Amino acid sequence: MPLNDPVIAEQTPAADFTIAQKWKRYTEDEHDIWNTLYAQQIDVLKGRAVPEFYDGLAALDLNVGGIPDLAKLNPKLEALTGWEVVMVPHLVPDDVFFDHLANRRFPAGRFIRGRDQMDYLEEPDVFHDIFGHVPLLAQPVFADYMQAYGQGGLRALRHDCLKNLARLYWYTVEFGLMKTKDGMKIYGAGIVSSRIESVFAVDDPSPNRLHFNLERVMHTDYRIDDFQQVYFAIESFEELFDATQQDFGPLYEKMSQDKHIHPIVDILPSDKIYTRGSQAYANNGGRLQSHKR
Ligand code: HBI
Ligand code: FE
Repeated sequence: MPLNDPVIAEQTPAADFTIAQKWKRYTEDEHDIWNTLYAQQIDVLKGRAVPEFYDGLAALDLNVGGIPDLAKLNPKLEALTGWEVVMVPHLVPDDVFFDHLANRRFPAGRFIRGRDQMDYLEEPDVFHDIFGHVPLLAQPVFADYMQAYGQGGLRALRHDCLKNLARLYWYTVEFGLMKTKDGMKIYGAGIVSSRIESVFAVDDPSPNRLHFNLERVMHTDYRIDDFQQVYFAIESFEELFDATQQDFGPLYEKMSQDKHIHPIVDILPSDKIYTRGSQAYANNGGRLQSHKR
């Protein structure tokens, strides 16, 4: 829980964990951190993100400067896809998170990272959540996918299969790539909001880049503390939405019997390969170890 945000500390969250944004209470310094991160990401992404991402930034006026005011952002987002952004104090329990998504509400952290955490932080802040996630919520097919994910999440909790569904979220919403006619592009929020991973994910020879497959993804482990060793690429948001329009019940049945998890770096005979990675980055110890040196 970010203790340095007094506007969070003074509030008692509602039953659904939401709090008021109190936009006027953001300091000049906090807006300045947003602007620094924003300018940096626009520069580093330079055509590396899917066109829908840039369309969303423009349609929602996220480019006007400063931490967005939900009172201004939400009417625009609601008019486009019926989604709304709500503020939460920190990570919320899985069932609460899924219930928000199932009702087309995206929970975003209110706080913004400090200048000492510009490149890495453990909990999602307002920059990751709004810059990273919200532009694509203006895209109708992706917006429907996120709602379906929330509905599926509530069902997965009942089947005790949350781990499998969390992998789907990880490899699509957070770290998804799209193979377009102009090459490999980023749509995952975890990449789009990260200065170094936005280059690594599309340009580095280390990671595997494989075509997205629902069951494959739900059987593949992931790492939360360093760059991904495998990315999965879709060819369109329609492909992603259609793949998840089936009843996951039988899949969960199968998975509860078959506990086999693919090691992150394996390439299977059934995989469609875009890039066979060298894994040089991971084999050299990755970011965390090199930091310790
Ligand atoms: N809470 N605020 C917040 N943001 C998230 O991304 C989030 C969460 N709670 C649970 C959760 N994510 C996970 O269940 C999903 O990543 C699957
Ligand atoms: Fe996220």
